[in-house]
Amino acid sequence: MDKKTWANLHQCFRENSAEALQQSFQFHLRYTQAKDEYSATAHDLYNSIAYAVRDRLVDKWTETQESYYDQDVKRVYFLSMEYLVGRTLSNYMIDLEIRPEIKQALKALGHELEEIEDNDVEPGLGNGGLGRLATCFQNSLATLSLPACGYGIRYEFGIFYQKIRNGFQTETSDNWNRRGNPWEIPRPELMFPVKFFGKVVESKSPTGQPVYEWVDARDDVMAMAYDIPVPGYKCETVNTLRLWSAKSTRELDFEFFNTGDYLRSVSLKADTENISKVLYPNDNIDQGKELRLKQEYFFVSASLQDIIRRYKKNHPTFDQFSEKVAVQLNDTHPSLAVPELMRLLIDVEKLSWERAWKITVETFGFTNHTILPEAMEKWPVHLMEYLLPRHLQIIYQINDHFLKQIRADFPGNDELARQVSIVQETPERSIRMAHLAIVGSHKTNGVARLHTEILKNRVFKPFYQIFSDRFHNKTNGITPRLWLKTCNPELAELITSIIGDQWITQLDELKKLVPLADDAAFREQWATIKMNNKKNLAKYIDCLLGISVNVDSIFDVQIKRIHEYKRQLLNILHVVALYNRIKDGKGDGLVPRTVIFSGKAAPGYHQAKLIIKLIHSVGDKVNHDPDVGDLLKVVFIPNYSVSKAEKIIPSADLSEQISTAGWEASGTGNMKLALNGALTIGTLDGANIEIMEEVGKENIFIFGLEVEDVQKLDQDGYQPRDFYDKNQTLKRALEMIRSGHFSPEDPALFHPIVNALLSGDTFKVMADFEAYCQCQENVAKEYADPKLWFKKSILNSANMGKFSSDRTIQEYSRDVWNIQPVRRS
Ligand code: F68
Repeated sequence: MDKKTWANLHQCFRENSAEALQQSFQFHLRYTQAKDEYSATAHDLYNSIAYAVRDRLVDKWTETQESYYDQDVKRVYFLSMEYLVGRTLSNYMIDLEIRPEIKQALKALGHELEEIEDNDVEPGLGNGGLGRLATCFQNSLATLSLPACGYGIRYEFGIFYQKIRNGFQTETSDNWNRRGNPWEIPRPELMFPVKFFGKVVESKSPTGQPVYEWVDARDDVMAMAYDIPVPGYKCETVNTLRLWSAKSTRELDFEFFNTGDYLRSVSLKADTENISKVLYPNDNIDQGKELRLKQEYFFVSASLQDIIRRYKKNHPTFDQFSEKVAVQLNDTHPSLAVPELMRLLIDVEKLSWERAWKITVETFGFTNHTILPEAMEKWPVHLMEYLLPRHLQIIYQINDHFLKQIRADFPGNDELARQVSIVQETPERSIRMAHLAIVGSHKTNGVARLHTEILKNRVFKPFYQIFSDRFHNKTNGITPRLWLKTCNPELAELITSIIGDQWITQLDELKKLVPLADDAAFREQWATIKMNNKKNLAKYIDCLLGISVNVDSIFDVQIKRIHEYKRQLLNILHVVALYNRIKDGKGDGLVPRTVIFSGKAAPGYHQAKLIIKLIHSVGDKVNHDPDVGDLLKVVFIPNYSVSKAEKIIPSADLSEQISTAGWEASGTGNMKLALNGALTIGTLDGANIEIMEEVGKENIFIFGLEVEDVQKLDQDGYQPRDFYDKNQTLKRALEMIRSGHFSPEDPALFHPIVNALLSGDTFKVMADFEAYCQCQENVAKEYADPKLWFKKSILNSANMGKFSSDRTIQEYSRDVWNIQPVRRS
């Protein structure tokens, strides 16, 4: 290629000027989309700009991967069943810092960037916090120039789309990819076979050692890679998110095709491809379905084959494996990686058991995200035996070695051996995946300090006794690039205008705002931006739901999955109490509130779905009652997602983090809201505790039972009725719900909720109600004093430095993965 042609190409694909971006856009509209300006649809425009942005990543991406290879660096592989990446175009424009140029380029052609951006589809390849954390981590890894690769599943259908009909959640499918996805590169050359079923046969090696072979496996499926670039913010690094899609090994099954059974021949192909069809929509519930186990093995097997293939490119033996490879298990979902790596090293690479085990333990790290008993993965032995017989055998062997060691180290302590066994005997023989993950990893961590303490002292106590040096804490974090710079541009600009833009990669810099909390002019600017954001959200709510909200009211926000332990019920009971106060004519002096909810319930979780209906029913009554007017509104924003979070968070005044103490492992929404200047009302749970330490006790509203109180109530025989009898406000609210005041068309509709609260109340809603209402009074009082409120709001943002995912990733890199940033040679 001559110099001039190359220079032209270079400009078109690499330069970031408005002119070059415009050329690139026009090139893709014509030659990729095959459209002209007359025939181009909104989607063509979106794709053309997406390709123009993607072009700017390609060289950096290639060079990053080359530098990892050339420098033979240790890499971390992040194995996660879920990623919630959010809207892609806006993120990439921020990372590459080309938003203004693109806006200008499009404007010159008569297009508005914001309109084109509305075509961005959000791949919802996750349920909630765990999936979003995985994505924040990818962003931090790239921004810190750390050699990393994420592995996951390219679900054809992500998390369901939530529609609200008559106040009830209904689910429709999310075919996010139906119009193609310009951000992913299919890699048909990268396919790995994954097999299931069959049996194990034993033979002897020439030296007389037993050798096992997994034979007659069928249902072979191919895992095909799709790569998504993961750029770091303002840097040269572009890492990879590699998602696997299931492809049939054969186009059609000719055995059936040739006998004329065409339908059967295609349906067998479809069956195998079902593996990556749909994301299981449960968070914190283990459903134990065969297809789920197949998904877990499918992505683990493909990822490990890929990791070993890459390692072998420049390493003739496995001696250096754990010096070059770290693998992080994002919860137990990928923990079949432990027996799978053992199988690959022993059966395929012919290493001895001892060598393979040493490598395996040195390679893996394991993160636990929950202590909910119903979320603890257990797979029935019979299912594992039928689907993955060789893995079951390896798991048994791991367990035998482990228990032998325990019996040697703790002689006579049979109880300990029973407690830590990977195999559970009753009520059904099953494999405890968390035990497998702990035994097979050199490090196990919780996601906030309290959560880690609970793991050490309660949930995994016997393991902590055995492996005290394996347990450690890594408090979660969030990426400030998305959760401040992108989602709240006005506030981000104000901050930058005062303290410079270092905070974007060094969030501790926000501390420089602390003195400004006492500066009236700055508080004024801060308050104006909050008001602008509230007006925007109010407009959106009005358009979407026809509810007009008072922008001077407290925007009181609870956005997260709907779950009994997160206690949306406590919030809605407080709403009913406020409503009654207004109806009693005692609303004078009440500080107006808009209580905003958003979140999905797992489709099979009936109680959570009923909570959604209750929120709507209370909302209907309150929002249409002329006595209430502007004093109180209840809003439920449907189909919560990353982009909905980006819309809601900048406008929040109050962040509801009210889980029963001990149950929320960390929470990350709490960090996002506080970073955007919301004050938290919360229990001493998860990361709330650390948020309190950072912002100071006087700048957060803490209420309710602490972990020890909850435990004590349980030990002493908790009686929720005692609280009901003692508190008239609570009694009246519950009675209204029970009697059908909010559901006259079906008066008994909410009985399951009332019954759960009065008999059992696992999550101590009744016990915490009074303290919660009292605390909300304080919130209202302080909100009524703008000088005080905005001072606290500024101090919240200013003290969020600790909760950058950059800090979290640096800790993992140092304590678990032992990886270093890569500088280009
Ligand atoms: C998804 C599937 C299954 C089978 C179990 C759990 C989940 C899931 O989504 N869990 C989840 O999101 N957990 C949350 O992880 C966050 C990140 O660590 C924490 O901040 C939350 O406290 C925790 O609930």
